[in-house]
Amino acid sequence: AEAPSVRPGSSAPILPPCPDSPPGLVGRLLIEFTSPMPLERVQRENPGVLLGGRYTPPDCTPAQTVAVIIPFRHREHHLRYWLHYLHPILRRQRLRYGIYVINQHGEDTFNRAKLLNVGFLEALKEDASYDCFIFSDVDLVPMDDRNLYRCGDQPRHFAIAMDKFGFRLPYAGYFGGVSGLSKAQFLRINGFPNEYWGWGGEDDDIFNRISLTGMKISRPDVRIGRYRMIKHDRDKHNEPNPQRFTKIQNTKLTMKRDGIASVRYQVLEVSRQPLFTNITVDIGRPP
Ligand code: UD2
Ligand code: MN
Repeated sequence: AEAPSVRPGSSAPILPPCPDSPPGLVGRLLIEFTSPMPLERVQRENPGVLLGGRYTPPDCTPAQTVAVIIPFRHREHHLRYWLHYLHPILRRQRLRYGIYVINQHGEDTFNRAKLLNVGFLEALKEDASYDCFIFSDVDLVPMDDRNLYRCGDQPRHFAIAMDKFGFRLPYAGYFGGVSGLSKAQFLRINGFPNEYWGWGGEDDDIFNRISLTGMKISRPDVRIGRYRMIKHDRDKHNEPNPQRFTKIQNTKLTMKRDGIASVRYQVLEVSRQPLFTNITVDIGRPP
């Protein structure tokens, strides 16, 4: 056999581009949340994942670098299942990726969209080459690995057929659960709103931002975009936001002043764990 060609001045072999449809995907997956899932087991089963939850395919060069951003507080048991299922899927998809858990400090009202804005900025501080951002709830696991976690020429909605909604889109403008935007698409909508405290509405505001800037949402086939959500009660300090109905009427006015350009927060800790990077952040509280 021929020796692999080598870049001048480096010992790394030149790898071919990763194929558009990755070989070795398995399709429909069996997903269950009954057996306990110790982190040590997940770590043992994912030896190729580097500190901070970083991965690069050993056999090809991916077109994109993907940051997966997870809004988080007090859901450690969900995170263990998420890591258990997602690392092997993302690896089979031949992605270069990193996992960022954005952990809201304190017990004030939860703010999912603001945490996602923080994740965007902090991931880029870790690695300026991220050009695709996937925003995922911690409790959502895809049931099919053909649902590719990468960005395209329009914002992507991945979680279109969830068990809790009878495996169909609950309404045409639904953009919750798992979504993906390229860096340019994200900046074009001024990121996500920072002013949705508590449960609900922020995903509809994001949908509005995308429509108002003339972009269109892309979705996988309904047979492929299937998800299981780990059953849970509503968390403390994430009560439904009563302002959400009026707020989503005003996206056109608010998106210019409220977004990635105006987000204020304080990072308290960045810790590189074996399977993910944890960023604990003080995002303040509702006015
Ligand atoms: C729905 C949407 C979600 C979001 C939310 C409204 C689905 C599957 N998802 O989720 O994308 O639009 O409504 O805000 O329809 N979280 C924590 N700790 C908390 C509270 C929330 O980690 O104390 C995170 C976690 O990643 C969770 C996500 O925020 O998955 C969404 O919160 P949820 O799961 O309580 O809300 P849910 O299932 O109604
Ligand atoms: Mn949920």
